[in-house]
Amino acid sequence: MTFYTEEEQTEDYLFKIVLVGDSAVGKSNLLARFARDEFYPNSKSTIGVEFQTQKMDINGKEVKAQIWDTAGQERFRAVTSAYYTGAVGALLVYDISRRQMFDSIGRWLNELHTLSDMNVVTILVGNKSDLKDAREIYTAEGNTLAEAQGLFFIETSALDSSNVAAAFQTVVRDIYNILSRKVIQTQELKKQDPGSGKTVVLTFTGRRKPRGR
Ligand SMILES: Nc1nc2c(ncn2[C@@H]2O[C@H](COP(=O)(O)OP(=O)(O)OP(=O)(O)O)[C@@H](O)[C@H]2O)c(=O)[nH]1
Ligand SMILES: [Mg+2]
Repeated sequence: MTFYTEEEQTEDYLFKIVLVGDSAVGKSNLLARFARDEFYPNSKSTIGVEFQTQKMDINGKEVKAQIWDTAGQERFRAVTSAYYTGAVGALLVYDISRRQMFDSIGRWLNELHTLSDMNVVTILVGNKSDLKDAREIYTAEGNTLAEAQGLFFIETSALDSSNVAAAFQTVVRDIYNILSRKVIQTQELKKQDPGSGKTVVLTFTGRRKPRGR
């Protein structure tokens, strides 16, 4: 729970975002592409947990995304509940050329819902869109799953960079928008009760975006 006083509203926002999905879907490379514009053709499985903080400009405000990455494989994973604690956003990643990884999405979604705030802003990410000839999951199928689960959806390629920044920005912008609405609501409340000293403008835990808003 975070409180900001009115004087502190100009301070940076820091959002914890987690990368989730099977081993080898490209989580670490999505992060490497987004944070450092790098790509590793022969990257090894992540061991334990890593995170990178990336500054982003959202509506002219500086927002920091602290992006967490761990192994898809159980035996290499960091303590799972700690990984999800405090997360307000998630990228749920599969590989468009591997049916098996798409089939795991339900399990990852379950884990996300069990171990993090139910309202974490989540985007379903079909990575490796450059592998056109090897595609096993059509865009429409990803889209349908995302709609059924109330998630954002995007296809990316860490290899050719397409949509990588957009995937992270979609999540961060939505979190920011929810936060802004909460600030406005709290300020409106404050206006109704002007005698109560210093203003507390927000408590924020994140909220999943209903479709069509
Ligand atoms: N063609 C293609 N290959 C990719 C893409 N993203 C990642 N890869 C490759 O897929 C393999 C696995 O990528 P990683 O980023 O290590 O996968 P990961 O999800 O972090 O795997 P774990 O750490 O084991 O959970 C590597 O050989 C990458 O080079 C992509 O967009 N296109
Ligand atoms: Mg990795």
